Amino acid sequence: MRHHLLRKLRNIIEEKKGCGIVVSTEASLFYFTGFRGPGYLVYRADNDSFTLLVPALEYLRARKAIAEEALESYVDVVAFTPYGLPNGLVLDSAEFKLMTGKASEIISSMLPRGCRLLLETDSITLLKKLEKAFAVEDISDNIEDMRAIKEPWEVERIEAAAEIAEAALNAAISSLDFGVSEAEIAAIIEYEMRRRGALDHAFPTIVAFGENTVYPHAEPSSRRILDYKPQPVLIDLGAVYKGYCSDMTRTIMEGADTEFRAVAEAVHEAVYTAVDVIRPGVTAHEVYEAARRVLASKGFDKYFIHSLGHGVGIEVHEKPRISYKDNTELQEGMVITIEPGVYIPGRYGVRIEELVLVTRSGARLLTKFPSILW
Ligand SMILES: [Mn+2]
Repeated sequence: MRHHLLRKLRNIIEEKKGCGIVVSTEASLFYFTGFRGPGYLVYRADNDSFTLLVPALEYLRARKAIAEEALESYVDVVAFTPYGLPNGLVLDSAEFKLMTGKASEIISSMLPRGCRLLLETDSITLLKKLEKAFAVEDISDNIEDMRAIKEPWEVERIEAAAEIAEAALNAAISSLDFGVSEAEIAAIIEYEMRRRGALDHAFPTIVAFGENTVYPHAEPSSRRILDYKPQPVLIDLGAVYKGYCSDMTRTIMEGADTEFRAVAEAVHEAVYTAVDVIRPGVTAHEVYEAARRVLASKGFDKYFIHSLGHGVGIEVHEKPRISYKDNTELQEGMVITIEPGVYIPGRYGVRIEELVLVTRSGARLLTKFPSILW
């Protein structure tokens, strides 16, 4: 499943003429190896080999992940410790390879000094250290671009994560009784997601009642109680399933008045107008513009204060950005959110967020939950 991703990674070296590659963000490490945790994937061009360098305490878990992905013949797992360990520790078998030193020192010892090293990292410390030993070139963009186009098995995991989140949302909506707090609803969602096989939430669940809905990233409070109806309830949730995230938002208002309906229906129309525009070759800006135009026609665009969406995968925010003036062309296999929102200060906010797969001829919704809940 993943060995051809490793091959693609190795191909970057032919393009850029480097002596080695280091991948160090947890998300990309997981992408290439299936191991979720801290470590460094090191490719050496001289002997065409991959080494997964992990802290000693992660060694067995990393070995297990590599075995589960059937990558043993492609990736050698090596443990390291920066501070030394007593002799005679039993970790596994005779195969246990322990290196002592900081990761940057070990990496430096694996590759010829001064050569061109292709690096993916979010650590300035690692970058600075490696720059002392190598001519470093940042390949974060190349890897982000690779990750933006999902393989079918990645889409399946995202879709499964979305299904789990939807089941949790269903439970949350049935619990919207008088006296319940925002925090309790968030807790129900996170409990239900884990109970259904999610490893975690993709981000802290947002539950906002009433006026709290005007904050796009409202924090659920145990003191904000559902004490009257009708009032809007905004829920933004995502699950992580087998390492992949989902992301969706619904705004609910039982017994909504006509004013709220006008706002909610504009947001609803904006979402699906944008989804209809999606197909390979269309730019992120054009999709953004389609949603904005709908809101503008009703006078609500001045309350649409964020971008329209983002890529979703191993991380909940990935490439591409679906924003104003972004000329990224959508490609088949991208998974993105479409999430216009209208936030009227002092009143309330409405956001609807769908998760969408860009297909060869258009778009397929990965979220299935009803979107009209007022
Ligand atoms: Mn989102």
